[in-house]
Amino acid sequence: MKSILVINPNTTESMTHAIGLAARSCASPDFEILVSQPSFGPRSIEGHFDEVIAAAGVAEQVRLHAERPLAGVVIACFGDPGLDAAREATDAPVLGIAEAAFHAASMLATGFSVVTTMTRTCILAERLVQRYGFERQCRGIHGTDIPVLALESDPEQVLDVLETSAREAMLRDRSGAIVLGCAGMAAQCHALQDRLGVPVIDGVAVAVKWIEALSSLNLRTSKRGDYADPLPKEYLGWSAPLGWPAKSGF
Ligand code: 2AL
Repeated sequence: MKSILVINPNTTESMTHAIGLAARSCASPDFEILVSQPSFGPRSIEGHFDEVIAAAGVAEQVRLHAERPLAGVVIACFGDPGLDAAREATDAPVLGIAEAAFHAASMLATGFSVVTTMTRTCILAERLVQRYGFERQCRGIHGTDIPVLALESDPEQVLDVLETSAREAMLRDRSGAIVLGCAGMAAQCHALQDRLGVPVIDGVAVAVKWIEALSSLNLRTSKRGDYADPLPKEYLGWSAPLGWPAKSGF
């Protein structure tokens, strides 16, 4: 049995559990889903400061699982916090859910819209669109002003808000697909797709399936160049256990 590690970068156990359910519901029987969350950090990720701390939490979790053979790692937060660091820390393929969702959406429609949580988080997604080169396909990023942790509280009301926001987004953006801008929206994906009649992409599911595909093709992260293992050195303070020990010689 091959293992996929799905990291929820925030520290809300119920959300980690829900992300695990979403991942397991689409995983093939040959793959087990391990879920984890950082031992520290914000309960939800809704801004730049949250994201920096959460990225360190992702690095912690990848480091803690370093000895375990993994088919791949999924970073289940729409800001893809710590993605490049995680790729240094393991040779297993690592996918962020925003990156995975943008790729999938661009294969299903010429233009897509992102519907996300707080309007202030739109800038995080906007920068990822630029970083990954999807400026031409991503026609708009729309905040619903639903706080991340409120996504769990009233699923029917959340679904209604997502539907309204997605319909407005598609009209305004002239787009043909919706990308869900938070891992906490995974449970709404199928119901929203049924209501809208267009592809609705949950990055958690897409990332799991791409990890399965990469694993089946025996493709791993390149260790040539900047994704090589971090250089050995001492880390101080709370991060001391995360440092990379020196191997003998140079
Ligand atoms: C997220 C997400 O996926 N998890 C979290 O805590 N915040 N994204 C977002 N746009 O709010």
